[in-house]
Amino acid sequence: MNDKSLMKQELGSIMGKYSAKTYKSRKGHVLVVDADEAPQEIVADCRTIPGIITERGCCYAGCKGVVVGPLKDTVALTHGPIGCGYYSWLTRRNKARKNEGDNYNFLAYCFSTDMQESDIVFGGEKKLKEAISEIVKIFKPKSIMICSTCPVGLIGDDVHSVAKWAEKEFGVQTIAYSCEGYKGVSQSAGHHIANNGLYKNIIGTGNAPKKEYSINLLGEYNIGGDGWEIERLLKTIGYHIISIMSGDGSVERLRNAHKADLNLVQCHRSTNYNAELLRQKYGTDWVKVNFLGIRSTIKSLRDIALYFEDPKLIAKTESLIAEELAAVEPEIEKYKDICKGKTVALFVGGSRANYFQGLFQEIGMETVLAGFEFAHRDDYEGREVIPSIKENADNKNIENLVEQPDEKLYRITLSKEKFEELSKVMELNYFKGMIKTMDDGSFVVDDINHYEMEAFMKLLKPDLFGSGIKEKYVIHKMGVLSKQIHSYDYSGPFAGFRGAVIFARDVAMGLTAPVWKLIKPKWKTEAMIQGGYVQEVS
Ligand code: CFM
Repeated sequence: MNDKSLMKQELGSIMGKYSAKTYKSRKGHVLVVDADEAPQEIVADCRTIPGIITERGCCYAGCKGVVVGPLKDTVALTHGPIGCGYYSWLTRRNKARKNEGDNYNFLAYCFSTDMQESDIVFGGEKKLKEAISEIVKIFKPKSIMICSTCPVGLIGDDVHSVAKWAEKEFGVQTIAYSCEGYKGVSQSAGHHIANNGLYKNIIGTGNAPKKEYSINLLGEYNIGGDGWEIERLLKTIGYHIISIMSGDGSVERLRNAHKADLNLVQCHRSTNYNAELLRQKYGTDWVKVNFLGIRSTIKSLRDIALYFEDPKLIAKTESLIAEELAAVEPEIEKYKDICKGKTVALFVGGSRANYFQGLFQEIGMETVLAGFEFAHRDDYEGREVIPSIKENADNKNIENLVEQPDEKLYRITLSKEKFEELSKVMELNYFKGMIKTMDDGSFVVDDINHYEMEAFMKLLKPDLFGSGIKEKYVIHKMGVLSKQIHSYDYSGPFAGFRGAVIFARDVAMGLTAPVWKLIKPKWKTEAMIQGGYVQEVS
């Protein structure tokens, strides 16, 4: 654990390099965790300072790339230049298998209108209609989702009226998303837009018969196969998974999501919208789970069984935990010997810099810095701050749905007493955020930039930096192992018990790679060049 007063001084000198204006904008985004100052407040979900290279993605990435894109039985059509569709095509490694009984998995295709200059000048609606006609003819999908990129909004193509036209013309449900890249301040806006679209048009439209112990797994995207591993555990215990939103996801299954007895929320940032709407309309409770890390997996499985209060589920949960633990514990131990005592800095999207900390801890590694690209204050501080979050021009731009209880379908599952009792031991319709879980003296940084990243690397000298492709090679050039927490560096799954072993193996392998002996960053051996400003006198 780092000394918190010393870290506060160091933070002062890092931020002190900024101009007064930049300092004013950035100072609220960075803090040193100090339980004596709790509750600590952070500035988040606001615009990056122009000129600073942000690590964030765009609104289109959040809608198409993250939430809508992984749905395998719908055609996600990118209306825009080809690059947007191409770069959001499975680079995130959201795996999918075709549905039982279906003979297609549309994720294998990249659908785009491939807009050209002439479409930007004269309008792209004609091309969009042509693309939809072609899709219907060749692929015969049950639904189509049109995802808008920046130029679509700038030139004013009316994707929603094209969607209506397509439904009438072909009888295929077509949903348009106004998720132009520039909307909002990050991909988080795209999550919200995608949640709204799926909620209004898909969820609640199915009439599959209700099954016992039905759940939805929200905010799990099957990166590297995580979702499959979680599904294996839940099914073994005896739960019926109606839908997963949206890893290996299915629109046809999502239609019945309103029938669940309980929603599990893995990624709070990207799916808290639908979890809340389902609670408001149908009374379905949600519980915050985390299947990354052995202890968190055990806690999540026990919380779910406790919610259902069924002796059979509880017994099966315990026997599964015992079996899985017996298989993985000796494996983990051998990697732990390599990893223990090392430190890690994490900078990932809106959830994982939090959810991976327990997993690192289990292999003996301490998190000295954690931050998010686009999380909101509730992801850092807990949901209790939501009423005090001020709206700004950017988030006002996105529709905020609020539901009323459904007269026929709304039901309260737990008595007030039971709800209060369970709320003491689990995060029920609640998320406590990241800051409260971190040690004093560690740093929390929102929307980090390159200068800060370099400064913190020099200060903290972590043995591993966990982030994504944008940061990876900069960190490697500093002579430090960088591990992709977004796409898992072609590995995975990392979730559950078995996933934890794969993760420990990968980290141990990375730390012991001989290449680190060959790389020494200049700042380790040479004095840094100091710049100055000399006024010429003529
Ligand atoms: Fe949720 Fe995600 Fe994340 Fe996210 Fe993402 Fe991702 Fe992520 Mo990359 S949905 S917020 S927009 S957990 S793609 S699977 S790893 S930034 S921390």
